Amino acid sequence: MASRLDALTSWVTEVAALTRPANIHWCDGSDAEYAALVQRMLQSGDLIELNQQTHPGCYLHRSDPADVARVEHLTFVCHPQREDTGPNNHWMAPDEAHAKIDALFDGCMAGRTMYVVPYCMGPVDSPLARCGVEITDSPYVVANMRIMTRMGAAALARIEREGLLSNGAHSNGTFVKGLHSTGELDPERRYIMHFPDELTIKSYGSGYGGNALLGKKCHALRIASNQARSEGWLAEHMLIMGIDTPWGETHYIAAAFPSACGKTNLSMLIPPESYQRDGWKVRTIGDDICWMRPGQDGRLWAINPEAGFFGVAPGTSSNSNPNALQTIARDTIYTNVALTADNQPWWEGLPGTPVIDWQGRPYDPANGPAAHPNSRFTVSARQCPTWSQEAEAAQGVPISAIVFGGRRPSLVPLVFEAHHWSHGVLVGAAMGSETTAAATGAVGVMRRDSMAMKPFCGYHYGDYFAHWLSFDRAGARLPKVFHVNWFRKGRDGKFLWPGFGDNLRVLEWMIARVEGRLDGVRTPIGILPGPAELKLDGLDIERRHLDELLAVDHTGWQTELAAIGEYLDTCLPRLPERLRKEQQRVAEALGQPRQADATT
Ligand code: OXD
Ligand code: MN
Repeated sequence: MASRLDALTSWVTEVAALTRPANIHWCDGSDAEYAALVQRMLQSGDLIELNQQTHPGCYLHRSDPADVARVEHLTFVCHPQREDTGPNNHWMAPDEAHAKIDALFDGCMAGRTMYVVPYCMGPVDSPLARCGVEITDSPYVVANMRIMTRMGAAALARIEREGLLSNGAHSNGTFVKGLHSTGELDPERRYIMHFPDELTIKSYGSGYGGNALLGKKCHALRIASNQARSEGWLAEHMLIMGIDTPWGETHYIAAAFPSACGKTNLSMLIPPESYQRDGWKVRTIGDDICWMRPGQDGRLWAINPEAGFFGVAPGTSSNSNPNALQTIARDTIYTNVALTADNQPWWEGLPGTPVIDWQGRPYDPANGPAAHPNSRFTVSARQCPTWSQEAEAAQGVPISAIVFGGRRPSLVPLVFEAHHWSHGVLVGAAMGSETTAAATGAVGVMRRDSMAMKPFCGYHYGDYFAHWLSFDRAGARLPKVFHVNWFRKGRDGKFLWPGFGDNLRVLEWMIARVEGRLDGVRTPIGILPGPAELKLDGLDIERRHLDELLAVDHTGWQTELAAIGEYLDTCLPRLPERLRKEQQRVAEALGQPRQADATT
């Protein structure tokens, strides 16, 4: 241990003195280590073996019923200055936050093993990747981190390399320090604290993925968004997919949707049959997080910092996402799903019948859904049939289009393109969506969720919008920006658009716009597909539904723009003037008589 990076060993010693574990285990990320962890958890009851004939290498974990989602009200971003945290985060002064959470960590690992988990977010040889070390007392977290990140010896070697000064001495290191304990799983004694200036995360009292797998939301979004801002890149809540066209191009698309709005499904899309025949193909690079930076050629190049999927199980079916079903048929950790009579994992949307619910009780519909609505699977991305080797590319992939979207049952059309980059930033900033079960709190309530980063942007949204705007500079070859809404409903409450594989029809239109092959129709809110520009052959959709999906309701949008204006005011005084001007420009254009739209 003496040869290990000074900053790391001294921090581990410090944490051990505070938490007082019985043992310390440095994780190497090996298969043997994973197998031993699984055995240990099977013995302790932390894992339950699933049907090994149908689901080899698959296990079930049941959370404490009060610990099943992210807890935004207990998540703090502790910049020294409150204003830097912004209206989008909860703030606590760093000293106070450390004192509060360290008191909880005091002696919390007594009698337990403390795991030291070195990890790399992104391919280990990528200049865009960043390392961290999570210290945790949860073997479930270790097992999940091994699937979700490049965890173990290679990450530790990179940390060691990065900590070495050119004269051979050790620097303080640049890795992110994450300290986690499940504690008593008491919601009253639970905090997720971030200290961006110190590259430090402290999380106590929850074992849930988004709160406890610190490489994911805490590091790769909240801490990384701060690093990205100061270093000139973007850390975003986006899937990354590649689309191979029949004419031999591959376009990479990054798409931001709030939690549990279908990023995983879109990233693994299976083209409609006629598209498959024509040669369309989808490559999955990532389903949740995207780090991108301008390359020498002015384009944005992106990596997926993760190595696995922590996907929402309910709704995953042979209809919505056959690729995901295939991915999770083996070597998967399931959390809070239900069980069938023959011990297979089950959730709403799958065929078959549940007999045991997510809490381990005999299934009774009176108790609610059999699987928790935020039940999850954790699985290596490499198991996905559409996983692409490009996910390992050190320089990342060049992004042709950025897509924003949310659950908007009314008003927002199926697709529109922003007029230009700063309009695109407005479109992202104005994003709204109905809340889902991925966080505690009411479900189905419309809230603004700029760039789908409301729970994850680790600094003031006003500064964040300014950072986005700053990419529009000389030499930049920026992606086009689009907004989609797969969730539009008709008067009968039914979805108007079939979604899933048919979403490729919308992506095809975007690609045609990127390649300059279609004109679209210019409206005040953006550019929409012209009549006949969306390819609909083989699709059973009524003309009136399509008209509704592609209509711009001026009165409704005037109200929407006023609401967006009010929302932007919450970022004052840090709201960039350029964004305000964009909002006013669109509002004014909407105010003009319809006749004028064509020339807006
Ligand atoms: C997730 C989330 O788990 O966004 O990806 O909550
Ligand atoms: Mn997410």
